[in-house]
Amino acid sequence: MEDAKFKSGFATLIGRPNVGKSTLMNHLIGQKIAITSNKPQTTRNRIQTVYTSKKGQIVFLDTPGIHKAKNKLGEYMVNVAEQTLKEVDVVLWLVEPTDFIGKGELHIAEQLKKANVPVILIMNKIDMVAKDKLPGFMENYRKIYDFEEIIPVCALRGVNMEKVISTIFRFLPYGPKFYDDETITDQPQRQIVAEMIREKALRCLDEEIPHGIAVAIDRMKERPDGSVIDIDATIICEKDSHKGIIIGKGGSMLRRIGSQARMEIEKMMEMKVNLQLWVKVKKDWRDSDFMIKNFGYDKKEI
Ligand SMILES: Nc1nc2c(ncn2[C@@H]2O[C@H](COP(=O)(O)OP(=O)(O)OP(=O)(O)O)[C@@H](O)[C@H]2O)c(=O)[nH]1
Ligand SMILES: [Mg+2]
Repeated sequence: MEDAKFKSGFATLIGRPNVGKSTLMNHLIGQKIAITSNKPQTTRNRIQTVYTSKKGQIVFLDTPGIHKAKNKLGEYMVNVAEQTLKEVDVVLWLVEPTDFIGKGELHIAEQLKKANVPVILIMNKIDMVAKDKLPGFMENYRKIYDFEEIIPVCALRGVNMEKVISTIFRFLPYGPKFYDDETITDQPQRQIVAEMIREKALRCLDEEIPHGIAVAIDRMKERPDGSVIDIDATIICEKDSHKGIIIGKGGSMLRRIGSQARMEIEKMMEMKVNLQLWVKVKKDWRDSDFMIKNFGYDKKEI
């Protein structure tokens, strides 16, 4: 019998790029699903994950950072983030602990006012500042929006996670589970594998190049005896010079990306992986509707 006190609903994480949305979501559900990096605009799609406890079920939506788009891929990403505001029970708006509230934050506040949904402000990365500064920072934010609650956290080390969960539950309606207890994400395994490869490329490469990268899985097949999964994947980049850097001297960079990705994929799949990586140039793919759709960023799915 369903528990009459069981709650269920949707919570979205929004904020500017690099504030720690994906890190926080991974920590809340206790598993790494969304990739993270110190480069802005890491997340490109809406990533849904599920947290289930006795009290209820929270479906989290991690979104791309809201920024000033410079190409069609960027427009798509911002669209994904802003659209989710309309479909959820509560919004977690992540910000950095600082006194500075810029145009980016004011734009987000405007979007939230239009959406008319309860908003919890999450001040992340509190490990980066002196504790006595926090009350002032939080007070500043109160001036620009009527938050239901402001919670300081450190997503990286998991500080204050219980408080985040219990506050979200306050805003969820009573209702049945959307997913069974075992479900953690709606992301197909192929997609997670592609994302893990993109994460390693993001982390290994310097600025500029990572933004122009996409990863396509060409083949993913378990051998009949179940001993190994063979995966062929292509890293797509925008320039010949980038291709050279991604491959590296004598193939050293591609090997590094490949071996880091392989280890992580093996951990997730709990089996041996044979990963082969290729690199291809597709000029200006981020401004081609056809290609951004082809690489998994489909406007119809927003
Ligand atoms: N010091 C510190 N760093 C953090 C914390 N949370 C996240 N980070 C780091 O901040 C960087 C960005 O984290 P992400 O989770 O990828 O940020 P995001 O908001 O999802 O970024 P986009 O997907 O680009 O919008 C990573 O290098 C994280 O390790 C924290 O609490 N403290
Ligand atoms: Mg992210």
